[in-house]
Amino acid sequence: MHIAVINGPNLDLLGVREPGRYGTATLAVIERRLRARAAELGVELDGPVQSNHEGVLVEAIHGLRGRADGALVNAAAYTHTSVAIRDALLAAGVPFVEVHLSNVWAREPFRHQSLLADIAVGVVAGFGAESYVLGLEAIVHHVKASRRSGVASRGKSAAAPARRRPRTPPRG
Ligand code: CA2
Repeated sequence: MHIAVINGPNLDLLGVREPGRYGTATLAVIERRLRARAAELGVELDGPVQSNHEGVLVEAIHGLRGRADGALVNAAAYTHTSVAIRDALLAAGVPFVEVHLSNVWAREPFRHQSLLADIAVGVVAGFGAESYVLGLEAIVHHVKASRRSGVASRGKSAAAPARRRPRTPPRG
């Protein structure tokens, strides 16, 4: 199973500025934690990608189709503004968990809106770097459950559920 990680603008500053708000872990530290947990779960971690540019993120998301089974997406400020990232995620068709370090609902009202949350499998927010690990556990759980129920992954649209053999009507 391949799980991709996408990080949006300014997240390259993590651990360097504003540690009071976003914690002291850098993206490299978060990546190490994710890799350790991915190894325990027996899944591959792809990326992580970080960009401050919307178009670069859109292209990275396009690249998930057919490659990733799931994704963790912290689109940072673009979460609240980017129709382009929403459309790219829809086009990629890869199930994803929206992740935030901070509890966005405990912050300014403009952060309460997400253009991604309603197309995500779910949202993890407010646990600092741990949000990513929780998000990884959640997306792996989701992909495994989808496979058990016969739903396709790797950016393909959902397959028709396996057809059951018709029950033989009781005799008499
Ligand atoms: O809590 C999150 O993970 C956010 O996605 C972080 C974004 C913010 O715009 C979202 O509303 C919530 C901001 C990322 C900026 O990261 C910085 C890190 C250090 C110093 C300055 C910014």
